[in-house]
Amino acid sequence: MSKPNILVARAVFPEVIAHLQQHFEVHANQADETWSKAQLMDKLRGMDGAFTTGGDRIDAEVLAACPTLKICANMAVGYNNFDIDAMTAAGVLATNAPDVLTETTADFGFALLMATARRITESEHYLRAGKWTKWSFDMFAGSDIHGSTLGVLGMGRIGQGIAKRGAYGFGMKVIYHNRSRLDAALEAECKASYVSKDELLRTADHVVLVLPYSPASHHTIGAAELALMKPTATLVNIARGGIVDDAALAAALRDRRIAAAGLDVFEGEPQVHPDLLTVPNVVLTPHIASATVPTRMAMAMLAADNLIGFFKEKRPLTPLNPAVLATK
Ligand code: 8YV
Repeated sequence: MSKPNILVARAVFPEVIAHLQQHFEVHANQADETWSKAQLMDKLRGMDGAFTTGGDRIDAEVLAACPTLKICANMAVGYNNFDIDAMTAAGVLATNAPDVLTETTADFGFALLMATARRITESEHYLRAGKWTKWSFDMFAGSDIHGSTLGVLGMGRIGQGIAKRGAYGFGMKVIYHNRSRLDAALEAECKASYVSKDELLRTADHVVLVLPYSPASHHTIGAAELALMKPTATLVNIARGGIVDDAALAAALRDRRIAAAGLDVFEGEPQVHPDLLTVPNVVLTPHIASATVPTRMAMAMLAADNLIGFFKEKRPLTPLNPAVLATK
C-alpha cells in the first residue's frame, strides 16, 4: 500500500521530517518559502494530510481545492488559522498542539511583563546609543512587579501558569477574568480571584492577555478599555494579534494614558503597526513566546504524532473536531 502524502508547510527540525518519513511520503518546505494562499492550495493538491503552523490559513476555499485532504495538524495551541466549521463540513480533521508549550509560554509572558514594567529594552537602547553619561534619580524608573496587582484576562492553562508565577514567585495579588469561572479548587491553586473585565482593567497594575482569538474576542482591548486602565498600568499581549486594537494602543502609549506595553503578537503580523514603532514605551518581540528549542521540538513532534496516530489507528492525540473521526 502506498504511503499517505503529507505536506509540511513550513521548515521544521530535520528530526521531525525524519520521524514523518518513517510513515509518509513527505513533501517538505525546508527552504521555508512563504506561500500565498494560491500557492498553498497548489501545494496541497493531492495531499492526504498537512502539517501547518499558525500562519497557514485553512478555510472553505482551500478545502474545496484539495478534496483529498483528510487532516491538518497545527504546530500551535491556537488554531484561529483553521475554519473549524468548514473543516468539519468537509470531513477534515483538525488537531492542535496544547500543553507542551504551557510553561515555556507562561515564562515568556512573565519575562515580557518584567521587561515592560522595568523598561529593560528602552534603557538598553539608550545605553547602546551612547546616551548614558550620568546617574539620575528617575532614570528609567518603572513600576514594581512584587506586591502589585496582576490581572490575567483569559484563564486557560497559560493564564493559570502566569497567575501562579505572579502569586507564588512575586507575592502579587492575582485577579482574573475568563469566559467561564474556574472551579474553587483551581482558583485556590492559582491564588486568583474572579472579577469582571471592567474591574480587572480598572484595578490591575499589570494586565496580561492570554485569551484565544475569535471574531468574538476581536479588539477585546480598544480605546474604551485602555481608558479604564490606570495611567501607571502596563499591558502585555502574548495571545494573538487582533485581540488588541494596535492603533488605539499606540495612541494610548504616546499620550501616556497607560505607562507601557509588551507585545509578542500583532494585528496583521509580521507587519507591525507603524505607530507602535515610534513610541518608546513598548517592548516588541516577534511572536516568540513558545520559542525554546525543547518546546518547539515538542510542539512539532506532537503535530507529527497527530498525523501518525490518525493515519495508523484513527487515533490522533489532540483532535479539535473529533466528530469527524466517526465518519471515517
Ligand atoms: C506558535 C502560538 O509559535 O501555539 C501558538 O498558538 O502562537 C505559537 O506558539 C505559532 O502559532 C506557530 O505555529
